[in-house]
Amino acid sequence: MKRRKFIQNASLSTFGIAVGTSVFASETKTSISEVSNPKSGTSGFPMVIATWNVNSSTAEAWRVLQEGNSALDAIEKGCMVEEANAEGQSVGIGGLPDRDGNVTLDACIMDSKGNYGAVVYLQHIMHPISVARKVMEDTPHVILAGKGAEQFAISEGFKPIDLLTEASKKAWEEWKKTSQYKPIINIENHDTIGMLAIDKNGDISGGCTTSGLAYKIAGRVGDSPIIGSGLFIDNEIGGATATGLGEEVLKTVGSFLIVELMRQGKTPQQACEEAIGRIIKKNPDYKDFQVGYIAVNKKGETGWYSIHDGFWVTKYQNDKNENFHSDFYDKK
Ligand code: SD4
Repeated sequence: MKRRKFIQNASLSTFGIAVGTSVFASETKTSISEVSNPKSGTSGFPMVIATWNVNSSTAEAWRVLQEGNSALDAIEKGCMVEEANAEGQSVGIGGLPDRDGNVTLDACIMDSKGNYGAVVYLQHIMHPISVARKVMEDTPHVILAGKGAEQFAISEGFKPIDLLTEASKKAWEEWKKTSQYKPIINIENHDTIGMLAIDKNGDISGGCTTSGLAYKIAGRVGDSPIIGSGLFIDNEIGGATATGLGEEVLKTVGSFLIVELMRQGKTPQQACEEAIGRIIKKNPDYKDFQVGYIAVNKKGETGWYSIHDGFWVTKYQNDKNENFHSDFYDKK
């Protein structure tokens, strides 16, 4: 199979096969008029925003913020909730494996001082977001990969476990029967968690954690752990994070682009829309894959946008933990 074809198919599989549990995107078919495009939006902090319907994660991050802790602590604790959720098939334990049946995780974290840490292709460890934080805080490096990342995690006291749940193993075995993808778009599980938070001091941090594309080629790394692509924070300006087909986010350095657009005076919403526009412009075949962005600026104003219908966002701000159905480019 040619690379391009594989990527298209794999992208669809993420959104097609990893269907199931929590997201009401497919069930609650919301009409376009109900879709949210936060042009002016609310503002203020502390606050936390995340990709997909992850109310338990944002609630935990909010709790941490309410206790007066840093945005960095909120991000780590909030992401850990989804990583420990065995039902979620795109993050942490229970993540769908690669083609060989191995669950491999990518994650990164970035703080308000511009520090960054990441793990890529990490196996057997439930909380890659915490390992990423350790890489950031306890090593002179910013990215650890594969076996080395796992050894580092174990040396830091993380317990190795089997991340492949019965449900994900069954899904993989089912997939292996044909090794083909059914191109269904917009039936999406909650997917990669990208999270941005501002603490009571107005300092911004972010994190991103994922098992990546389902049934990917062994060794594949997506955008999620890569600074500037899956996540970027500049405490003077704001932050952005991504979900969707990582290859396209990587090629446009999406999260860095959004922060730089906000630096030039765009609102978070305008910046997310322009970053999606860059992907559309370069991809006549954008109908085959999904990308979604969220962003926040220094005032706590937020924005979100995706290529296709079906992207959701969770925001905890002004004492409300709310889900928003994102506006999108492809209105057909
Ligand atoms: C990746 N961006 O590995 C991740 C996958 C994802 O929603 O976000 N899915 O490409």
